[in-house]
Amino acid sequence: MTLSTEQIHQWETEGYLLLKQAVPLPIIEDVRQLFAQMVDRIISQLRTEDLIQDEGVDLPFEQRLYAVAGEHANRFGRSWRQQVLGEVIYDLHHAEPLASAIGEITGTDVIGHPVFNARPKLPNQQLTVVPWHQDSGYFGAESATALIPTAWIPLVPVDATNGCLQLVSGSHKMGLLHHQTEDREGQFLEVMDQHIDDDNLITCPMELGDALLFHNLTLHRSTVHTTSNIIRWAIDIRYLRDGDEEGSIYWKDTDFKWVIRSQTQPVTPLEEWLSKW
Ligand SMILES: O=C(O)CCC(=O)C(=O)O
Repeated sequence: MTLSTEQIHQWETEGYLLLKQAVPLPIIEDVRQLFAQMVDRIISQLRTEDLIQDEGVDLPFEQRLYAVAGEHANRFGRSWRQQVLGEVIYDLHHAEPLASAIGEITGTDVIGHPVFNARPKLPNQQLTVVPWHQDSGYFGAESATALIPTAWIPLVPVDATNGCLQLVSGSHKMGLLHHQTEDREGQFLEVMDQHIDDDNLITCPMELGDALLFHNLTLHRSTVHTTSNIIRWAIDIRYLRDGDEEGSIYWKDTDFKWVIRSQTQPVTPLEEWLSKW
């Protein structure tokens, strides 16, 4: 048993759970290195195009993309998936005690969901300000009765000033709300403010190794990063209650099930998982 009775109760009544030290720090470090390789590629590209001169090779991972690419970073996107796909991401989904906690929440074998995002949030960058939404707003109505827990994992310490997550406690009981495309730069889906109950608004500062779990119907957002020259790096990954609908974002092979932890089904090997993208 990884979770206490109180934690299970909180998940059920509030639709979120902050798990302290859910992902071992060596795995967090592997993810940081993986993203640093993507930053390397971006900076090489900008250098080749003569848009920058100094590649900032000695700068730490937390600062380099912002300090070197600056305004050019936007064209490389606000959430990366294919760019970082590989063994490190597979291993992160298997990390303990995170995976065990997911099994306790879903009450089934641990099954992976195809949607994950690597998210650099640069200081004062509008592109990465994510408005209020439920993840099922993206996955479609068929996912509204499914359980698709997200684990949001920061790669630097986060707080209210550098774009940590906020969520609305208990909002997973509101059903799927109407989402529309925002007209700000990020063009994210958003739920209008009238649905947000300020009395239940939770701001979630986190440390390295922590994971914030939330339900696919829990309203959440990330605000603008207003302090420091440290990039708010994070990754969000998802799981699925065995047998539930993934929603409208499927594997290429729609019959594929990504088994992460099971006593009765074969666990999907890395090579098979990679072949499904
Ligand atoms: O990382 C962020 O800024 C937003 C994350 C988010 O909205 C999500 O994981 O669904």
